[in-house]
Amino acid sequence: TVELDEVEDLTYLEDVSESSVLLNLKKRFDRDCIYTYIGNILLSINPFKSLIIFSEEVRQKYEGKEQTKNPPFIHVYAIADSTFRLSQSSAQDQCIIVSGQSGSGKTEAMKQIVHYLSSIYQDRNDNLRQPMEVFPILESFGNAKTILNNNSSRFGKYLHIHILHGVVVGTSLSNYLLEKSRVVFQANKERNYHVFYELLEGMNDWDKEKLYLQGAETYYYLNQGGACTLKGKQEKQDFQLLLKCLETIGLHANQISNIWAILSSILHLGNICFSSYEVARIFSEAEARRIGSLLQISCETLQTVITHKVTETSYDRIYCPLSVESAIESRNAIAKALYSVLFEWLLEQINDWLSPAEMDSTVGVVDIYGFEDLEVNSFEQLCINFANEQLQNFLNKTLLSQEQEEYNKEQIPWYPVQLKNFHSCLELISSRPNGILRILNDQTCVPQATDHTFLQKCHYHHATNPFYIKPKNPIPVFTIHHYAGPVTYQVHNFLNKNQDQFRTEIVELFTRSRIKMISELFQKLQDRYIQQKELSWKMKHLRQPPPTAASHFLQSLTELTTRMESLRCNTIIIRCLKPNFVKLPGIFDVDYMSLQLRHSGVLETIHIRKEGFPIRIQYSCFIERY
Ligand code: AOV
Ligand code: MG
Repeated sequence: TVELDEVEDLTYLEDVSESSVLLNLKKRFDRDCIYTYIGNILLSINPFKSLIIFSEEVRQKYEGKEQTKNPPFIHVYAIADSTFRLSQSSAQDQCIIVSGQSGSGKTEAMKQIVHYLSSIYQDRNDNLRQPMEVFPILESFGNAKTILNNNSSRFGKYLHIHILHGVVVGTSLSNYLLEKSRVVFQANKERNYHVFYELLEGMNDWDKEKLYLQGAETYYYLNQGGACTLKGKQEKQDFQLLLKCLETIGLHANQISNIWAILSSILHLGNICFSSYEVARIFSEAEARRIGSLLQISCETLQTVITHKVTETSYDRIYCPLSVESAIESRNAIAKALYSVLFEWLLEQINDWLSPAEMDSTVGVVDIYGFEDLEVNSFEQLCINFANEQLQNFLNKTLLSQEQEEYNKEQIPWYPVQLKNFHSCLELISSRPNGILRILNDQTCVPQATDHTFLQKCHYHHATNPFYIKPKNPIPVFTIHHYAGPVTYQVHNFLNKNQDQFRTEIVELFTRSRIKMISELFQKLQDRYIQQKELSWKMKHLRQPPPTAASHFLQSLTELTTRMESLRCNTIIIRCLKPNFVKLPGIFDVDYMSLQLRHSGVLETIHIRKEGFPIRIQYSCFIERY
């Protein structure tokens, strides 16, 4: 039901102002109506509580319904349904993009869409491999508590729902840049990936003993944020669910044990400490021995690799002892390598299980990490926020071009509203040769470069850029004016984090593991390196730099954008909003909401839709109705 002075579609508002929009949204939110339209864009406000509007019964009601018919059409299910039908009627792939800041409900919306489509449009005689079954795996391994969201996605994903003859036959998944640093470091009140805590709480004592495991607070990689427990999270149940899902996707018992062995080894690695002599020496051998036995690798070589840098000459290997600081880096690098290799492997397994052989159309759903401004922002936040900047830019362009196309089609003259220009901020970050990430890449390849020289170069090239702020005092930070506000980045460790190559001796150590799965994982990595090396050798005269985290990220973002661009006119937008900062139900923080409206350009969007003809009805519907 709609109250008299309230609209379900903001383009129907008589007077469009920030306050009228906010008031309208608030009234609806207070009645648990979390969805509102702007034309065909869906706004969704995170309720922070379970609503009865997500059930099998409700789902059935939306199947194949036209926009103008009952039930109340306004729901993420309605969007999912109309997108699905569009993919069938137009015979073109469609893409739903979910945007919004961290904790605004993007991932939940994506799950509802996938759940809806795979349960409504499945072939009931067939055993569809339900994509819902893989979400617990993705969340255990790819989500963590941050200060902005207790279940924050730390990787981006583009999920494709495959359709054959009007029936959902499977799914596939592309992923973007997992936040690796979280494995070894968490800021205050944040946690490592959920899976570690689930394992420690959910596994029985007998199995835990075999992995030499103890409570979460005893591990350096888990206790740094001082928040080992997460209120309301049922670790034991989540562990059982994870276990079930790993079995569902067809993993064997020994593969699952290997996963636990890798995770336990990461925890033991974190507890390796060093005595502070001039050069690093491992304090106690206990941890290294455990890792050696869990991963079936040589404990001595492991210790050497952690505390030494190996330089290869044409006939010999030279071992240089590392300082304590460098040894810690090297220990952390091994932990990150193990986790990211495991994560990639899991995604492969998931895709193998989910992907069908044949399809004739797809509906894609893009759910990346939301914009974030944390207490300490680093390389990861820069990448995350850059991705959001790019997405926002894409959405604006899409909106205008969709509108334009509509008017061209009907031969109606139209004068577009000017939208905020994102180009300059994107350029500041990624343009060649002096965008911040480009400078970072160059510096990562220069042996003498440091975080400091990187920062100096950024200041040098951008100090006068209006989107860039050089700090007043000589502190190691820079600030960028993003579309969603200014964010200050600490440059500490930028170069290190950008270095994406695992050291050869680390990779080699694990390829010699007597556990086949582990040696194969690293063998693959080694093969990839050799290929890259050959390629860059061939291209030497082009001075091809080695791949870095930023170059991978930029490349995968370009792929994502190209893919989205190709579907521009078949893009459906969902904008998620977070009603308050404290993650609680029932609070509509007007100031916080108005900032988000401003940043995401919601008001302009309403204007664009209103400028023209806000109501579009299919001819057939129109004739039937009038
Ligand atoms: P995000 O994906 O946008 O953040 P989530 O989808 O993880 O945000 O939502 C955050 C939390 O809000 C969830 O864990 C739920 O507790 C709650 N929530 C969101 N949507 C709903 C809903 N429709 N009904 C009930 N509760 C909801 V991030 O991944 O951090 O950008 O990187
Ligand atoms: Mg998310």
